[in-house]
Amino acid sequence: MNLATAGVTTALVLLQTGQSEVVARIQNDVLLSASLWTNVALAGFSALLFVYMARNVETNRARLIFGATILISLVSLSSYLGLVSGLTVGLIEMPAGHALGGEEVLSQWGRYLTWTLSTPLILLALGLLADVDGVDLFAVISADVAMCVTGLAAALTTSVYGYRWVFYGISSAFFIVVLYALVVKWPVQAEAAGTSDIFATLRTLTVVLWIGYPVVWAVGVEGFALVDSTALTSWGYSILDIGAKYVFAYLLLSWVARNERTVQEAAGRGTPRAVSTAQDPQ
Ligand code: RET
Repeated sequence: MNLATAGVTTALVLLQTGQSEVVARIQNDVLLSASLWTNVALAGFSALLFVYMARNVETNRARLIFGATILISLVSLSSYLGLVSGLTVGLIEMPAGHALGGEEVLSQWGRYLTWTLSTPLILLALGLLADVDGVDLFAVISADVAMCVTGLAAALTTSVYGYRWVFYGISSAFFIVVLYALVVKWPVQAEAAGTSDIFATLRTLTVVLWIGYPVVWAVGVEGFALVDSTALTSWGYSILDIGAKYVFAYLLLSWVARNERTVQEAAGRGTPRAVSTAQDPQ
């Protein structure tokens, strides 16, 4: 057996052993399992509900928003199945300097990975609602993906404690770009698109809940471990997920289903070019 084959074999063995061990840990912790299974159930239920709500939706833009939003629930379902099955969970040894330094902590790294898919879908739905132009949407979604990937790096860094916070800082910088778009730029476009009321509601919900994620990270087992329970940290994310995904999606889709015409007519009205034309006195 050459060195490479030996390496791969070792990695696979570790992966397999790791999976059964973490699954046992999750199953033995009722509070932790409940934080995951609750979301499996809600993600599945919401996906079915949203498909049902989509039955009479006919216009293209409304259908696009429905499609993107239904995918949020489906991504969430896969994400939580990845966590309960142990596929995207692992034990990591915290570096010296961390409150739990030297201890093995259960990392739910799959969360960060699947946020790279779910959060762009949330932003896509909001961007379509506000009729944001493609370039802007691309820039904000790129910053959002970068936020999730560097968040994953923060969670998985075990070499030097300080590096975890370096990645946390970089991730937060990308997050500020997303917040800036949601709070400052997109509302103007939503106004022009005639969707400002629902946009304002969803934006407030999104901004408040999304800020909760870095707070949970900082306070929970991955950060300062002020709350040094994996189950409570997991509940923190799970509760935020319920609001940021299913409640958000329900509010958005019930509005879109009732206001298909406004959504369709909004197309092209929210872009800066169209705004300036609309303001042209001629
Ligand atoms: C991390 C830690 C590093 C700093 C920042 C974070 C922000 C995470 C956010 C996550 C939002 C997730 C959602 C998921 C829905 O499926 C990665 C926690 C800024 C904002 C809405």
